[in-house]
Amino acid sequence: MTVVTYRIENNLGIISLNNPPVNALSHVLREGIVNAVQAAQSDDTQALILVCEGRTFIAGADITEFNKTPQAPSLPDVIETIENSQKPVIAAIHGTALGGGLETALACHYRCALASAKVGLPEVKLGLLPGAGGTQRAPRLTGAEAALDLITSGAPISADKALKLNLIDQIVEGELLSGAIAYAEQLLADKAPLKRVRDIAIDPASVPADLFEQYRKKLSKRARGQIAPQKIVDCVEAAVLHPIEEGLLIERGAFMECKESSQSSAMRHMFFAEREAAKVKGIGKETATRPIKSVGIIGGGTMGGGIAMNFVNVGIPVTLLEVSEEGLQRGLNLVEKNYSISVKKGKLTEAQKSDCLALIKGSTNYDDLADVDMVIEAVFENLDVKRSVFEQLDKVCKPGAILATNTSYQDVNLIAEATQRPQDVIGLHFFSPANVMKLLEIVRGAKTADDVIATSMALAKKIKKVPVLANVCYGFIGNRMLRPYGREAQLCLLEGGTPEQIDRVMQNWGMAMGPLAVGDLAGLDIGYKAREGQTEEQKGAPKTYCVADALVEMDRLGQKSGAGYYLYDPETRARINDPKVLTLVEEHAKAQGVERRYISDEEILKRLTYAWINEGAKILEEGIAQRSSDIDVVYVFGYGFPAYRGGPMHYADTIGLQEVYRSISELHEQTGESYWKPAALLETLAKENTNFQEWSARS
Ligand code: 3H9
Repeated sequence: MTVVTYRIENNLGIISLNNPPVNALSHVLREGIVNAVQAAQSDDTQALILVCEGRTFIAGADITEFNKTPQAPSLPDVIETIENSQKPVIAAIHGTALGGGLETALACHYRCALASAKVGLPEVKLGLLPGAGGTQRAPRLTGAEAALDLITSGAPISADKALKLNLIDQIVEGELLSGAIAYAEQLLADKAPLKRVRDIAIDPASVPADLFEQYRKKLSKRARGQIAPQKIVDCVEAAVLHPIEEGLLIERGAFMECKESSQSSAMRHMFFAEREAAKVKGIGKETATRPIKSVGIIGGGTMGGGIAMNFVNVGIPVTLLEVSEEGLQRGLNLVEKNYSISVKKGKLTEAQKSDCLALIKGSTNYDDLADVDMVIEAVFENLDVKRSVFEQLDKVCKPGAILATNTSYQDVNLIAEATQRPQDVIGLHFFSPANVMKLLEIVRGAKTADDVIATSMALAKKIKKVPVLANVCYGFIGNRMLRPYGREAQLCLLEGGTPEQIDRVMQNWGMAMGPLAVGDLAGLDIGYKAREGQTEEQKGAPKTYCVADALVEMDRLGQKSGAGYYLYDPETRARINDPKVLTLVEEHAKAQGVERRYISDEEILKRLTYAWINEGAKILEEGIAQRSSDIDVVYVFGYGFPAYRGGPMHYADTIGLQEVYRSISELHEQTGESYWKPAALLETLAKENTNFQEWSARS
């Protein structure tokens, strides 16, 4: 396949790129562009058009090349060649011009785009910054503040907004190439000058004096712990203060530093991990999916209501079923309230809210589910209750309807057995709040049909979730790994830590919240009730949850009761350390025969993270997850794990499995606890001196 073609149409040279799927700027593409622009300098053309085949304009540098030895010409070389062209080069944009793609367009002398196109500089989402002039050229067109918004958020903007910000010059109607040709002819007729963005100077007086400091402060909270966002501010500041040659050098240095960082490596890993997670081994793209045009949801609580919102947001009508009129009304009110909050925040218009609400129909009668294509059960977390719901569904639902359970822990196979159609039963585990959280664990029962899995995967993408396939086990991937993590948090507390120390260690390390603060947020009664239903083995030694249990028995249920591990200010909900909790911990430690001691931050971090890793290794060896990167996706998208550490299994690979194995063996020896026995897979991989990623790729 020819990746770059150059042809002459009348007085115009058309450089056409075709590098599926997203025209990433791989080496052949870069070389082809340079050759075409150079050749065009001495032919009869008067202007050049840079256009792409396929679904999109250039979506950026080829991320897969970042781990390889760079090959000339580099992207900055390409940019320089285009910008130095003696004939105007016009970028014709459709789809998404992202990262290096937008930087290439910014090197062109004019830019036109379809109204449906989007442009953006999303490098920050990969732990990077635009490394081919984006931080220098974008502010020269948009001004410093808009450039900071664009580059530090990484969010793409519409063609319309790009036009307003001067990032593009013209929106073309109809077919892109004809529109671009007409635009080029017009520019030639107007004798339009060679407009080079690099020649624009930014007047420092036009930039508010404290803009950069304010931005740095804002980002130290919004992007806590991340290197790239702060460096972006440095580069945009350089665009204001220095000539472009200096600014480009500063940008290049910062880009290389980010590219080599473990943060970017982790975020690049996450980019591919997210896409890989949607692929199910043994179920190809050709597998037919079932049409899902309507959905029934059973249970109008916070979970059911949140799940319903996902579907109506994309135009799929929902029947929300509750046992009583009163419960139903409560559920519908909850959904209405959520939408009203979005309207207040300006994220939704009143009209959009009404459209969404109009798609939800309430019912208290199972017969109303007779025609829906899929039902999702989100009732109380109890196996018998869930089984009786599925028995009912089996009676009323049409053949071929997918019957899904939103269970967090229960055995999907036992639920499926309550029906005559286990092949149609699957777990769809949403995370709370279900209208916000991106993760969707898709749980495959022993008899779930392939097309039910394929349909669920496709549906997840449609409702903008990130799906990960899991097989059946207690807690599936995410909650199963949460248990040992929670156990270590409890034990560190009993053995010498304080809630504040444990939460601070994990939060400083990058978690959205520490484990005990999360407990308070979710409600300590939830874990308490879950433990009531557990076997003695599942619960572990009595000392493990003695403090958590005592708090619940004191009616300290967390934020909702104003007190848990912490006290909460009734107005601001601010967390306040409570000395009474420490006294309680000390009493329980004594009663359990645990001598409290100094416990270091390092020990807390190691025990909590290694507890995840060891369980993750068991999940892999048992085949519960398809690959180690799926576990990373679960943790980053569902549990507030910092993307810049790449998920627990990538983190383990980064440390090195020999070191992880050695430390876990040491914990095993020190504690004598069987749960610290290193997972067999961890032991094998450590001895082979390989890692989870490599093992996943070959298994
Ligand atoms: C950059 O540009 C740095 C420069 O500033 C400086 C350099 C010096 N490279 O997402 P999809 C693959 S950094 C390689 O499912 P969609 C992707 O893995 C880059 N591969 O499609 C997948 O492969 P597979 C800045 C890439 O329609 C396939 O394409 N740019 C790249 O849902 C389809 O992807 C970005 O960060 C890439 N750049 O979404 C943009 N992009 O089929 C990253 C995609 O084997 N890309 N692939 O799983 C995106 O945001 C989305 O892919 C896009 C399409 C919106 C374009």
